[in-house]
Amino acid sequence: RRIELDLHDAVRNDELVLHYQPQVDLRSGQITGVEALLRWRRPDGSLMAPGHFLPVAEETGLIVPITEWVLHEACGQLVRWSKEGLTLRMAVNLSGVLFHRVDMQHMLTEAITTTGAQPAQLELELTESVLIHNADIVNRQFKALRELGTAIAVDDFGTGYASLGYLSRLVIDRIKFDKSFMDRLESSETDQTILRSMIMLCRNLGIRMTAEGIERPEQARWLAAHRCEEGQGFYFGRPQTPDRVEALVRASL
Ligand code: G
Ligand code: G
Ligand code: MN
Ligand code: NA
Repeated sequence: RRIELDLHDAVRNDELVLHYQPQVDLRSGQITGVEALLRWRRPDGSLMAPGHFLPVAEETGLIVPITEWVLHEACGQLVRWSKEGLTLRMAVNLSGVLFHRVDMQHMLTEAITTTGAQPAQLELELTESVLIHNADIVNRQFKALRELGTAIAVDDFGTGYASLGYLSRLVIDRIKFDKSFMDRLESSETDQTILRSMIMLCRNLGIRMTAEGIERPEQARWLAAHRCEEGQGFYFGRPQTPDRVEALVRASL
């Protein structure tokens, strides 16, 4: 397939780029971290979103060299920021298929040692479905990843998986409330109750929390009033280039 061949070249020709979206402390307004979000800069100059090429990458195995690149680039950016006096948390998304194909501890160690990044500043985002449907294999790799000192976040929490069993099996550092809760926050009292309960769940288990998909100030205010720690969304900033996000970070401090 055409996209498969092009994607192969994309990794070699340095056509991949990372944009960074701020994650904000809802109380102080400070940016505490960023999420790395992959884009593909096509030879015609357009930017392609990951939803259009990651499924192909996962099917073909190209997700392995792509993730190596992502980790290396994200760690490199952490080090560049750190040299300029900015200490941030860097969240990176991981596909579930990776755990079946490679030793993730090895891949992460490679990125950390070649760049000099601090593993404790890294956070790996896995979706609930990965944690539930690949329990054995993820379980095995999970401990090894945490041994490096890297944090683990559950992405898209609350989207259709009723099982919370993995919360007692695995040590989770952060839960990210799915954007769908923000979409219904103002119209649904039930969703407000669910969100309040999820905040309590996290607080009682000692798990950090981030609400995703915040687009309006009222949503940010509601979350802060109900003691949700952090937020992410277009209201605080879109995924953007490192220099632009750096300016936002400095303005927030
Ligand atoms: O940035 P955008 O909203 O288009 O991202 C769409 C999806 O792609 C999200 O689910 C996000 O988690 C995923 N994604 C973005 N960057 C990466 C990446 O580097 N690796 C993996 N596996 N998924 C990513
Ligand atoms: O699955 P994951 O949570 O990693 O996906 C993050 C995706 O959500 C990114 O593609 C990002 O562009 C998108 N996103 C981030 N904040 C917002 C928001 O406030 N509104 C919308 N519609 N999308 C968002
Ligand atoms: Mn994510
Ligand atoms: Na998410």
